Amino acid sequence: MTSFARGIIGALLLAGLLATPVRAQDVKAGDLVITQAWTRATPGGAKIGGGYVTIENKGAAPDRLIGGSADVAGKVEVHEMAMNNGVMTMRPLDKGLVIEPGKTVKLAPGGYHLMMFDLKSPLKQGDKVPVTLEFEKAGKVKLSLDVQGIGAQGPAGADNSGGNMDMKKMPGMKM
Ligand SMILES: [Cu+2]
Repeated sequence: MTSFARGIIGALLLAGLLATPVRAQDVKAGDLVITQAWTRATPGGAKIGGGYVTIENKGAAPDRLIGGSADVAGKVEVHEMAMNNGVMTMRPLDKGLVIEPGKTVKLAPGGYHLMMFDLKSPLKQGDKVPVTLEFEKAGKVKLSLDVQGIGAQGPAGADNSGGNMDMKKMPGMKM
């Protein structure tokens, strides 16, 4: 074989490798597939941060996101946002967030979210924040949140046109 042929074969092999979709952020755990894990950069001094993931249940039974943990945070809770007497409030989901079989649940700004309390350091855009989610059936699942800009409404590359609710701009929001 000539070195030219070897070069061609090498290039083809490399192209094949590069063409394989690299979706490192897709995490499988039992029947669950977790994608689009992201968070927002926090302004200096902020002690809380949100966390967002998309969870698909490919199984035949419901599962439940019951909590989580992160080295960067003192505590992680699963929250929902809701209108309460005209005021947007959020509260922890005591019984967790149910992921019905065959359904996809998206945590996003203005809706369900992970709440990270007592941040030990600011979240910086471009960083990856390792977190562990805890599911009733799938158990503990490690993944990392891609840190987007401070005002980001979605993960990088996603259609961010919907859901323009910004927690920080909501007057009277109670923790
Ligand atoms: Cu919250």
